[in-house]
Formats: sequence, structure tokens, C-alpha cells
Amino acid sequence: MEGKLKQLISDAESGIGLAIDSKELDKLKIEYIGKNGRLTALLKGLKDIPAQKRPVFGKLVNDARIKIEQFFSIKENQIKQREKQIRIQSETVDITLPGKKNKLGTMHPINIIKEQILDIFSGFGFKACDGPEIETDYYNFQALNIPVGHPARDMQDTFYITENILLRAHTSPTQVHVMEQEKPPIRILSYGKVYRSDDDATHSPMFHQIEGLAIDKKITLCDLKGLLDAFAKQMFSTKTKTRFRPSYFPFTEPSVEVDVSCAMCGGSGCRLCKGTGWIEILGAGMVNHRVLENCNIDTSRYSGFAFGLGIERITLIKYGIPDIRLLFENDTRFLKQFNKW
Ligand code: FA5
Repeated sequence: MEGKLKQLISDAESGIGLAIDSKELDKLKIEYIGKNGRLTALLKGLKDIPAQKRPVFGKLVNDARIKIEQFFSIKENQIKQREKQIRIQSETVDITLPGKKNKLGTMHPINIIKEQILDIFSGFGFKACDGPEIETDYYNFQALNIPVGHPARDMQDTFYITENILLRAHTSPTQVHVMEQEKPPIRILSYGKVYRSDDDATHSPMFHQIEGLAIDKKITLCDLKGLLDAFAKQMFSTKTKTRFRPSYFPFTEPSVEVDVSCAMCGGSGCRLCKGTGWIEILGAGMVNHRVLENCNIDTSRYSGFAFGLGIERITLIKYGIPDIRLLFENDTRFLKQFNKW
């Protein structure tokens, strides 16, 4: 028996030594130490050995298994190393192959127009600021002279979180935050998302507004007219004309709506301006004294104007886009057309 074991170890050593890859090694494992392998066959002969010699023989078989397993483990490492080397050699990178092109994003048209508007007004000394999108009824309505039950609330119907907390319907609440914190002179531009219970080709439930506010001594409606006329000429064309129509906002007195001459037909009337030659771009007016008083601003010393425009509206006019929903569908075929200022 001992002789057979020695023979087995010597066969395994030379067989394993000659193996050239893992496949061959796997086969040898089955042959020597597998369930039906040669070592197991020797173990089966244990029953023919006298009982007192069995423990000694059992130990010899175990030692043989350990030795053979060591042969396998050494050879396995050698083969793995060699196979790794071969793989690395075959996997050399062909640096002459063309690289993968990353698709470049483009600025969203709403952001392009927003940047242009902020840029124009910053040239007039307006500082950009932001305000909360979730507001209280007080800031969205009451502080702006729109008390509970006022019919003007219907024009700016929004989404309510509780009876008192809502998504802001315009950027005008930021005026109040700023006037509560800063003393005149004030010249700010607030911008961001606003929400209304609207949904059609020119009205979206979420859209963007930019609001301007100037408070100082001796500010008049003429300052507002001059500023907005200069803005329209820079935004559209030097030939653009502006028209101020009387309007109503509870937070301004007097209030106006501002139209620009149609950029497409130059004022003669076309599809874009619905034949009128004019397109409305924003609401504005002199800040109502009640709003100034709500913010503790001395109305005997200071006056101011405010204006608010919808960025989507300007974007539709500027690019001749027929439906506001195109701006929110995220269709890259549409969006990639606006990669330039
Ligand atoms: C206001 O929101 C006033 N806060 C503007 C203002 C500010 C007036 C300061 C006076 C002083 P109005 O509801 O008209 O006004 O909205 C202003 C602009 O937002 C509109 O001219 C329009 O361009 C845009 N707008 C209104 N509703 C929507 C909507 N659902 N989707 C897209 N744009 C809209």
C-alpha cells in the first residue's frame, strides 16, 4: 500500500509538472483527487488493512492528499500568471483607433433668454437675486395688496400646499422680501420658477419670470418707460417700438402693460402678432404705496417702479416658437437648434 501511495505522489508530481493550461490541470485534479480518482480508490482499500494499521495508513493518505494539493496549487499559480501574461499581450490598446465622441449638450432656450435679459438689466445697475418658490399667502398676495377674497387672486390662481402655503404665482413676493431686508436705494432683479393653474399653447403650469424693482427718491413713470424702451431695443432690435397701455395690478398704481412692435412683420400685422402689429411682453407700474408701507418704506421720501415678464413669452417671440409646450418636452432635436446666442 505504501508503495502504491508513493507511486501515486510521484505520478501526480510529474503529471502536474507537465500540464500546460488550466483545462489540463482540471482534468488531472479529477484523475488524482476527484471523487472517483486514484487517491479515493486507495482509500477504499483501507477496509482490507488490519484494523491496528488503519490509523497509520489513513494519515499517510491524508499527507499524500496535502502534498498533491500543494503540487496543484503551485502549478495553478504558475499557469494563472502565464495566462495573465498572454492575455495582457493580446489586449494591447490600439491607440490609432478613433475615440468615442461625447455628445455636447446645449443651453436651453429659456436659459439663453434668461441670461440675455439679466445681462441687459445688469447693464442698468440691477442686481440679480432669488426668492423662495414655496411661499405663504401673505407674501404671494396680502403684502402685495391682494387681500383674502380679492378678485385679482383669480388671475394668479396657483397650487396650494395648505390653505396658507402655496407655490408662488409670480416673482413679485421677492420684492417684499427684499424691501423688508434692504433700505432704499434698491435696484434688484428677481428671477425663477413660478406656478399657475394654467395649461395651453401659450400658458404652462410652471414657467419662469423675471421681475425688476427700483426704489429711490424721485423715481417716476418716465424712468420706467425709458428703461423698458431701452430694454426692448436691446432685446429685439434697435427698430423695436414700445407701447404702454393702462392696466391693473393691485400692487402697482398706475399699472401698465407693455407691448413691443412685432419683430416678424415690423408692425404691419402677421400670424405671430395676430394681425395687430403688437405683442404684449410684460406688466409693470409704480409700486403701490400700500406695498411700500407694508415694508416700512417712507412713501413721503421714496417711490419706485416694478415690472414682471415671462421668460417663456420672450423666448417664443424671439425664436418664433408656436407652442410653449415644446420648451418642456426635452426633445433634443428641438433643443439642439438653440446652441448659439
Ligand atoms: C404678473 O405676474 C405680475 N406679477 C407682473 C408685474 C410685476 C406687474 C411687477 C407689475 C409690477 P402677469 O400675470 O401678467 O403679471 O404675468 C406676467 C407675465 O408672465 C405675462 O406677461 C406672461 O408673459 C407670463 N405668464 C403668465 N402666465 C403664464 C403662464 N401660465 N405660462 C407662461 N407664461 C405666463
